[in-house]
Amino acid sequence: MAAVPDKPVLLTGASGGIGSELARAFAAKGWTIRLTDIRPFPGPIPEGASFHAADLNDGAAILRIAEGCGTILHFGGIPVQQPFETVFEPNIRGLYHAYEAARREGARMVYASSNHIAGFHLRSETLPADCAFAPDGYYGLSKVYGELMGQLYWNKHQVVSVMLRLGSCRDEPTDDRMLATWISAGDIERLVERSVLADLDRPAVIWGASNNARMTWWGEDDRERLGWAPQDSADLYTDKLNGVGRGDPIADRYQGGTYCSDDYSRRDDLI
Ligand code: 15L
Repeated sequence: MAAVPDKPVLLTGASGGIGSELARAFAAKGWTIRLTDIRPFPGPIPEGASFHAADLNDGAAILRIAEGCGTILHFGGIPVQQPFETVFEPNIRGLYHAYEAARREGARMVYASSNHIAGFHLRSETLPADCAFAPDGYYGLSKVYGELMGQLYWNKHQVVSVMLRLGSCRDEPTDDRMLATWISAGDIERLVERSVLADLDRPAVIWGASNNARMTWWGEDDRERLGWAPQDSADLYTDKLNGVGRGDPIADRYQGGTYCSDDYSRRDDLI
């Protein structure tokens, strides 16, 4: 029988696209999984799971829902580029509540970070896991904050985090950039499963892309320690998508794509 976590797992952002897929997949594997989101779960609650409606801004509710959990899968918050005021409460205050719950429970934190912590690196670079942060908007900046929060809670409270710097999670890639950044639903599910089950004595950082030939941007990370390797690939879509969506010089230059060109106002076009 497949391994099952010995304590309940809390999933925030359970009603989102990735969250709801993970909820169904892990419930089907027999995990005891608690789901939370401010929005209702899309469809029936999977058998073996429980749903607890809550706002990440409500710290007392998050602590209560997390009671007894051994892992927190933190997929809640704003998942795309948005103005500062939109991002701030869910992604900064809400993140703090999730980390406080992990600290209180002695739980592992599996954090849905993003490639946008490093979006302003050139596409010609290959980035190690300890590369300099280069966020490409307030969303990316909030994910940098999340990764630094993980460092604080490790150094001060021994909370082990797995930072998942996810690329483009779609049913299939839809443009030229995603020939590098795409990650399939299956690869994410296996990645999150290993993030929960792997024996880890310290934090880990993973670049989350499928096995794409064009993914030369992201280098070494902790995947071996986790026991994860991507199985799917965007390469099947190369002929169809080669060049699709290119033509914006800023987006084409940097890893973060249009997250970099959005609201861009430098006049020399160079950093
Ligand atoms: C992300 O972090 C977003 O959550 C996702 O919607 C995509 O925009 C992705 O990055 C990407 O870089 O394509």
